[in-house]
Amino acid sequence: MLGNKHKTLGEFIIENQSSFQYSSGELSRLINAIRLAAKVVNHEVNKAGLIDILGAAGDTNIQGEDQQKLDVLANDIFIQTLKNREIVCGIASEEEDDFISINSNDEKHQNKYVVLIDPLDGSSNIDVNVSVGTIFSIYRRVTPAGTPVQLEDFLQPGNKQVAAGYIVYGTSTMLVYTTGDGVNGFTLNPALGTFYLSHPDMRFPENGKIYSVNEGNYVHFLQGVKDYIKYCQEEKEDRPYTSRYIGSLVSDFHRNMIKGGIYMYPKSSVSESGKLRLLYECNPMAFIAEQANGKAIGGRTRILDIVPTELHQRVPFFVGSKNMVDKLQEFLDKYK
Ligand code: AHM
Ligand code: MG
Repeated sequence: MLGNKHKTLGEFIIENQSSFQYSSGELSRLINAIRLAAKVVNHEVNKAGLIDILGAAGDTNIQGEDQQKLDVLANDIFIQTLKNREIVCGIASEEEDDFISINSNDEKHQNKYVVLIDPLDGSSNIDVNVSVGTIFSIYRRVTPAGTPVQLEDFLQPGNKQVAAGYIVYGTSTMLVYTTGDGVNGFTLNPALGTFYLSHPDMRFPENGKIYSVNEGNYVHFLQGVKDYIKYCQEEKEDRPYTSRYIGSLVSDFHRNMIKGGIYMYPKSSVSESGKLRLLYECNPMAFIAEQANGKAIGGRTRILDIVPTELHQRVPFFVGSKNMVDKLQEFLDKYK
């Protein structure tokens, strides 16, 4: 069992604080707040199976409070935790139409970070007891501290991220994050409520043998993607590869990072930009991937170089082991 011989996330954050550029402890406090919110959300996710007993969304629970859907609840937990601690000047969430400003028009509040978050990704998996996740991304604001946050503070390309991470609520709960100096994974010991460093310096193997894509959409994919899928299935050299698709980006990504693989959500003839959101899903995962020796593209472009134009923008997304992404790129390039 993960216990006291392992480093805790709290210890790790303190030890690494001095390595951040412009370190003032603000980013450490922010990651600490996310750690706390993650534990609360984990508790809620774990009891999701009891919903019939505890009451479904729309019902009133024993305390007379209205039950919320889990993705709405996760959203509230993260936003409240960050608001209460007054450590960010703004939050944008996949669950909210617009960004939220936090006391940013008060010059006493000199907080410089904004957080973008997908509070509960893959939430359709909740009903069937399959892993879901939280994805977060942190930027330094570009407008002056002490003035109201603006849309431009959120619409920054992914290469400006200061930190990014995810929490996977799986067979065990893990928090994985980067501050631009490699990727580290922490596993929650639920008995103690403590995250321990279980996966130091995580790295995608350069080659992989797993491809993850919703093949039900095959007929709608562009020819380059179809050809690559056929390549994965061909009986040659180390192929055919294995197909694994959970339908929870965080879980599919997490498995591929550990075992070697590629995750794809391409655009198709029915959804011109694919499905995934650049700011809440693709950028943070791309930052983690690159920090872990992997690669992330949105077709011909590096994900992290895309300049966002709107908060809820969608982009095609391909991420994983470097050589697999490069191979896919070759197929895409044939149909330029
Ligand atoms: P969500 O933000 O509505 O949960 O959608 C994102 C999820 C990803 O986690 C997952 O990889 C993908 O949608 C699955 O989509 P599909 O069911 O179209 O394959
Ligand atoms: Mg999502």
